[in-house]
Amino acid sequence: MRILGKRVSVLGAGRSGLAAARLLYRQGARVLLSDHRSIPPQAREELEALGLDYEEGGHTERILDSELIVLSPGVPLELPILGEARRRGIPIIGELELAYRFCKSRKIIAVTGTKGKSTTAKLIGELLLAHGHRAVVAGNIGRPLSGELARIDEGTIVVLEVSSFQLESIADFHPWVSLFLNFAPDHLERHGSLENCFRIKCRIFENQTEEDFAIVHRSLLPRLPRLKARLIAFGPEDAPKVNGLFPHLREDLAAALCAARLVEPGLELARLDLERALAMPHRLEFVAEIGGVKFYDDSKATNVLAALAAIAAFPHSRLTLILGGRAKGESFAPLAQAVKERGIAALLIGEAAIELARELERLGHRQFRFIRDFHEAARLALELGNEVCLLSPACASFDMFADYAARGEAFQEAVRQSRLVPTR
Ligand code: UMA
Repeated sequence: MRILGKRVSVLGAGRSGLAAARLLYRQGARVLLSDHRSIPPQAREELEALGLDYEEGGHTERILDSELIVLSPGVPLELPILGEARRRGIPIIGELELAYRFCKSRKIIAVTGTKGKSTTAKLIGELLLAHGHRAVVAGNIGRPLSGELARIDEGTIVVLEVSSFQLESIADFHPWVSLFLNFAPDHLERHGSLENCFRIKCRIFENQTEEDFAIVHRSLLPRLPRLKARLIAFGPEDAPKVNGLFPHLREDLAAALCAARLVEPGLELARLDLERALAMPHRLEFVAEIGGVKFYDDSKATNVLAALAAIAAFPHSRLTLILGGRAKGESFAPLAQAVKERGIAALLIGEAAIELARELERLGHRQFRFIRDFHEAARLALELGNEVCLLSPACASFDMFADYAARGEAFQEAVRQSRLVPTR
């Protein structure tokens, strides 16, 4: 891609936008970074030091004075100013597409789905590293590809976690191996309908050819469009027997092995320190045991499917479950059903608390309380005395926190502080 001297507007000054701006700067583009909120002082200082132009507090007409617009994943494609850009014929791509165009390796393994994307991408990366391959894991996992390009050469295997937000704005993005792990309602606030969400996720296959591979969960096969790539179906029955593995991780492991064995057919799971490879911050992360209650932080569970998997991970324990945050348009009915069936004490927080309470009441389940913050949650969990207290909120965090990681940190801190408060 020739970008030298071109005017490029980047929308969103979060991790993706900043990484894209740095990449464009290195390639000699004239960058305008635009954010609809204020840009954090540290980022502003960096932009000023690099001599990059920026605007904050809104996307103005200035972004139209460009030959390319690059979007952060969180920026919706329907913004009116982007409509005007399209009318003027300015190409619009996402940060992933931009990074792809500058990526030296075409050995790309891309993972999408509703749940387990990060775990599976990390597992693939760890499996490859354990067998002596050069691998870089990036994408929605928290490291934009634009920021990792310096670590990637022709021989590097690039493992990407790819979200529907990112797939929405691809053009040429072409993985050698695509994985579609599972599908359930999520991000309907952005994608409108389930059908649209599924269609966007299927864009992961869009540019694949007969030379490529598509690894797809068996349950999704009937809905899949015609693929050019060679299809490999997987399911829980393909998972190797591993003692003590949470049930929802079996499928992730099956998919990861499938992908890694396309790189090296004989590759063995035994080489991997599985516990370490599966450990992810804010993903069923053990926080502490206090007064006989084990606290787990699963803040990354931002949809119903993920929260259901977390509940299923503790089949024999009495549970206190913290739910709520910003709803994403999906029905809470299956979650309420599981909460009722398991007799779970629910602590409800954030914007979605009322909606969750209504679902529970509809089923006649009255074991729920509204909470204001995680300090109250920890205190109540200790009072209730159930063996496990799980934050697996089934909602986005943006009503109260910057992101799921900040929510998880706040929870962990509240749990640690509750140690200091004498329990009744
Ligand atoms: N912004 C605008 N205009 C808008 C909307 C947002 O200027 O119309 C600005 C915000 O003010 C903010 C910035 O854009 O300053 C944030 O951009 P972003 O939301 O794209 O966030 P990033 O920090 O770039 O993080 C993104 C992903 N976030 C989203 O998709 C919402 C991160 O995934 C990802 O880890 C990161 O890129 C690196 O690739 C998070 C996520 O929640 C974890 N992903 C969703 C999910 O997993 O379900 C898709």
